[in-house]
Amino acid sequence: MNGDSPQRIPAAVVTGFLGSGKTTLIQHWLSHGLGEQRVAVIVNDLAEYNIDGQVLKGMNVDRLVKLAGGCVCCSGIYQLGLALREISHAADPTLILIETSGASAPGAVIEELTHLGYPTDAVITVVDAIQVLDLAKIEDVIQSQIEEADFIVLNKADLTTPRQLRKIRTWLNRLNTRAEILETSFGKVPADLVLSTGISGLRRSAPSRHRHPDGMEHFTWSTPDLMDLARFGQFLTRLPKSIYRAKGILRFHGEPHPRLLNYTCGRYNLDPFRLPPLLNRDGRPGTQLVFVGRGLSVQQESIGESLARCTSSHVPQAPLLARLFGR
Ligand SMILES: Nc1nc2c(ncn2[C@@H]2O[C@H](COP(=O)(O)OP(=O)(O)O)[C@@H](O)[C@H]2O)c(=O)[nH]1
Ligand SMILES: [Mg+2]
Repeated sequence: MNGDSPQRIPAAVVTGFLGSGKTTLIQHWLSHGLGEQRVAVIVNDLAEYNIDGQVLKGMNVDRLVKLAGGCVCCSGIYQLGLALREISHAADPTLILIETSGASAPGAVIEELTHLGYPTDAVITVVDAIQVLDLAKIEDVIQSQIEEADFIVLNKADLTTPRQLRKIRTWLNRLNTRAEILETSFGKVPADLVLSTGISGLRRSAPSRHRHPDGMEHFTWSTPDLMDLARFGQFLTRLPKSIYRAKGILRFHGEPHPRLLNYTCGRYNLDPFRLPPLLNRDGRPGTQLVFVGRGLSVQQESIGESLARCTSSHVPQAPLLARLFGR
């Protein structure tokens, strides 16, 4: 690479609301190969702990840059420019994948890419088939994400019915007449269907509106202590609906490996996580969690207290023991 010119490296933007399946889609592409492409990935996360960056780190990526602690379409737009420049110089990729935070409107990202001389390869919007119709009534950013799409990945088809999928398709077609809709589960969309297709040539010159949601908040919680799996499972089932997303890497009492938490609107997985865990400030592996949703500033304290009760060093009081063990 010479100077600051990006030599027109195409960048594909993977957008979609919190928990819709963006990282899962990118994981699918990375693990099923992107041909001869040298791929760099930029992952944006609202919170300071970039869990997605951790998840993708072990995969076949030439360069991975994590943009943590802000939304890429607002405070993070300057960092995006720096990341693109760093990647272009250090890895000389042939394709850059950008996973925006779930609260981002992609318009500002597309504008910035154009401004910096990176052609937008495609905007791929991932839609959660079980949540999207309900969430779109309260979260305007979902509409922006759909309107900007060149391709819509209608994900989580396994969790819903053909009738519901038809209903969502009709709604999607109304918002975006041009994007192809690809129905799938676990992001199993072949990369060559959506990447390097030349579709960006059909895009309008200016992206439409930029609607970043006001009032979306996040907080992080960590502990060097081991967690108790049963208590933590109960904690998750009691999270308020206004928490859309939680993720993190946890260490549980009696388990040799950490687990990866993925919580989206009441559903969760706690899968074993084989990569080395994140280190806490004291340099020891521990548990680090991120919560994203609305009204979190008022709930943060009580959630923190509930989490503290999930550490294995916490001695449950008699009523809790009775609830947990039915005594
Ligand atoms: N049942 C089901 N779960 C999915 C599907 N796609 C993703 N998930 C799960 O949804 C959660 C959020 O996925 P992730 O890719 O991290 O979402 P992101 O926040 O958009 O990056 C994870 O627990 C995934 O395993 C799917 O098609 N079906
Ligand atoms: Mg993600």
